[in-house]
Amino acid sequence: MFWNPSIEKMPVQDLKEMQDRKLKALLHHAYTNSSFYRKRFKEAEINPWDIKGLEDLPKLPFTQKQDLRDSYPTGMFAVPTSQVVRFHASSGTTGKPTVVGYTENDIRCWVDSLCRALNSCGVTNNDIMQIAYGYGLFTGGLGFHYAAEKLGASVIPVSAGNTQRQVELMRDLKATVIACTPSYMLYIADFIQENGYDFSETLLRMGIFGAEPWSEETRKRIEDRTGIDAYDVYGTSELSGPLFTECTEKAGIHIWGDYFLIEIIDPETGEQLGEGERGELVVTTLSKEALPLIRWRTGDITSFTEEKCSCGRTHPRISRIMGRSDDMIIVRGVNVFPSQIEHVLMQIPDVGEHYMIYLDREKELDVMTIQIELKDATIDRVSDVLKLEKSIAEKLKSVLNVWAKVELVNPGTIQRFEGKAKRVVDRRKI
Ligand code: DLL
Repeated sequence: MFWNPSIEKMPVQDLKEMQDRKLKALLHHAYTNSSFYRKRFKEAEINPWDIKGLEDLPKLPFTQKQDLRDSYPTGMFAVPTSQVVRFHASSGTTGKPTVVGYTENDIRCWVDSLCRALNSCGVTNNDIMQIAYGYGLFTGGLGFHYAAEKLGASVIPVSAGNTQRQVELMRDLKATVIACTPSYMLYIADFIQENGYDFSETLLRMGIFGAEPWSEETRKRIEDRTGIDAYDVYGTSELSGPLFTECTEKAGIHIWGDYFLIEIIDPETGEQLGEGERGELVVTTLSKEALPLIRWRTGDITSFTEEKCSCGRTHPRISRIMGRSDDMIIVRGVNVFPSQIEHVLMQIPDVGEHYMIYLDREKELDVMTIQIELKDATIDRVSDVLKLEKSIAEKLKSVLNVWAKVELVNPGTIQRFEGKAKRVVDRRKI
């Protein structure tokens, strides 16, 4: 099924010509309207008018999350706030979130991308779609919401959490499609099993899972346990939100080349890599007005192919995300940087310098445990330790937006590192 067949199946040569044209327009827009880009280009001694087309892309400097943080909240924007119709945000490194903004046209392009994607994996206007991604500042809920409505599907905007209600709504409103994180789907499956419900009481036929790393094995487990067809959805808040999915061939994630220009680079050297080579995904946005991104380093490791898909779509595809090039971890769908945790801990006088972050899956849900050494062993009353653990957990929650179990331990008990400290131990099987 195609949402916009003439675009989705356009000849590769035409697509490249379109990208070429849109790239030049983007550079002019960014240079003229964003003080951030003007400064960046001047520093790199690049005149956007000298960029002749796609072949000159490697001459342009990269942008990355740090740039968004440094220009918090809207310093990278290329339109006045009066043209911004919506903001979203995701976690930053030290408390301040990274803020993204959209013009009316940006929202239209985002919705269009996701409509194409949803249609490509078989969602139609006859579907009833339960959206169990979080609504609010996170892009998952509202992103899916607008696209599903545009597609003509019936939306159940339940947001994440409250599993009992999810299951009852799914059954009573006869949801056919669910959109949530893969770990939450597994949690729902456990809940159904443990509480005497049965998937056969529902009409659920497919799920669209992403926002966190998962694997082919997890896809198989979800499909086996629930009897539904599971699809991968990728996107980031900076690029807009959820944007790209697999089609029914399940042979990679289709990127919409008329909206986004992709490269894969070696994360160490910044050199462009070829088809099939594994590296960091870099994206240049070809239509975004409010927050145009030029050679944006996503931090996500994948590979790409330009081979036409057997579904007939000609746009490039990327493989399942294989990891991160930085230390970002995703806990219950929330992006967490270890530096955020350190920032909170080091402001607490009773806390020492050493801590460890353990990640586990308990009943299919992520659990983050932070073991922290006390500065000295002067706190020995159990009630005082418990009080301090509770207050640290609350401080962390307010910054990270996700709960962590805090365990205070005696000075000298946490492992010391001679080289680079490896404070994150990820024991989750994804
Ligand atoms: O997670 C947008 C989204 C919402 C995607 C709903 C899919 C579904 P952020 O919060 O900015 O945006 O986090 C983006 O999440 O750089 C990846 O590291 C990770 N991620 C997103 N989708 C996948 C996926 C949303 N399918 C970051 N597989 C990205 C692996 C994913 N990682």
